[in-house]
Amino acid sequence: MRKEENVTAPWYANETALPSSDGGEHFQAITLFQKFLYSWAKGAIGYNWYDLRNDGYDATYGEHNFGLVTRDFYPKCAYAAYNTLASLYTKATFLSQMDFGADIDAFAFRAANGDLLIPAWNLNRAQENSMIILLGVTGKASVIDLYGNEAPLGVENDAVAYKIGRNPATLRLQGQEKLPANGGNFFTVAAHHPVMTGKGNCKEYLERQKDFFILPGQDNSLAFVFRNPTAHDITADIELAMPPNINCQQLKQSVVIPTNSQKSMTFKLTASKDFGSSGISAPIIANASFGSLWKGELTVTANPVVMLPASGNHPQFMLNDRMQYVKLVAEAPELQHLTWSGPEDLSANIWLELTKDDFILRAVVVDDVHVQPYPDDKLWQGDSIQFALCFGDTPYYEFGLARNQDGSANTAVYSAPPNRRPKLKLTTVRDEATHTTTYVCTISRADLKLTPQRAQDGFLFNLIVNDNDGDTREGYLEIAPGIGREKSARYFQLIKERK
Ligand SMILES: [Ca+2]
Ligand SMILES: [Ca+2]
Repeated sequence: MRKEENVTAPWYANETALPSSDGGEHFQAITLFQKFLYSWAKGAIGYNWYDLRNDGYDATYGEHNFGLVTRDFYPKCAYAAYNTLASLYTKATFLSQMDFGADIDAFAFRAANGDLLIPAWNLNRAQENSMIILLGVTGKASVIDLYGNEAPLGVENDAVAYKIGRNPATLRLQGQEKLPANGGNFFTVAAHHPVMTGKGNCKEYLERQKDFFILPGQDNSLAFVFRNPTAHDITADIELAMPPNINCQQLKQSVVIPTNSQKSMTFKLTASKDFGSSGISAPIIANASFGSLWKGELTVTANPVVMLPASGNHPQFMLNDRMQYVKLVAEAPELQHLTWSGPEDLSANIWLELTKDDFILRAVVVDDVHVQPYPDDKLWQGDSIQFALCFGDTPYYEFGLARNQDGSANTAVYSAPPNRRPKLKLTTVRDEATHTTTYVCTISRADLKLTPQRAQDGFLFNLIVNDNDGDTREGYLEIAPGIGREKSARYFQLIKERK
């Protein structure tokens, strides 16, 4: 950005932080560690954290929670992270950025005492951990977590195996002159048999096909790959820990991986009919070891497939959790009343139905104050629903649904594949006694070009519910990212029609 704009003035990140009311103390500590080292590595001349001490005692009020210590001077998690930064990195020298993959930030620093420090973290929500092997390690290795706890790492035949996760940590190499070489990922999830099979020109739709999906009531398989870039044979083991509603006959496997080669292990999984009936994904944990170099776990997200017609009356998606909420107003004292206060402020249940001729969406939204004075293309600024359907085309469909102040219905088509303009039939009901707004939207399958084949191959769906209680669009609840901020079908939910 500086290059593009021809900015030569030095960069000083001088009031930046996150309150612990926004995601908790641990998340605040992660943010401090990441922002500080990232700014340093990217050339900032200074970095100020706002602020040292909490301004008050209200745990839900952002302005009271920016401190490294509480109002009464107790250390918060971020204070421990600050101590880790100060102990390890004071008077260190930045050496270079390291490349461990697209979603990983990793940097090399030379500490004041001569140790080589490699802080790293993974930013990819879909791939929780990356297992990296470093070659040419001549020194003593250890890993230091966010809070300064140090654990030794085994060095064998000049190699170190190391997990880079969502929690940042520092790899410390003592007595290491040269930067070690990156031996790549040694333990990954293998490409899956596709559950979603349609062709298309939408990149994210095609990428989504590579994710791991579980078909309810059917056999599924999950495979892992071990790569051994070292000069010696290595024995690898896996034992799976399964979430409820998924079974695996053989939980344990073991394999010998010869030098400079790779081997895979495949597990057969059976999912119950109820798996994913509410669109919620579940973690499968692979407890694994890679010779004596590494022992740890890899989490694989089992993405549900929403099968239609549904077997019961349960909603396909439920929006009622803080984790699903995206806040749009800044953290400032005068805007505190615009923070989501719970399901009575905003929540929703969503049902989907495919008939022979129509796609039908029914949403029952609980919202304390209904506000919708906006015209067609701006209806997203008031209480409204935005939802997207991707059948593999670019651009995919995005629609808006609203109930106006006078009770009439309003719809918008924000995007659609070329030469398509489907008609939306919308009915709405507002019940002021229960603060409930019901939307029923019907679109003809012929209009959408949703053929039986495409519905059986699988298509992608996502939805957000916007909230405006009188002042502004405060925020929204989302099923998955990709509508409210950046537009992307990458994490939309998979829907399939039964044959
Ligand atoms: Ca509300
Ligand atoms: Ca509202």
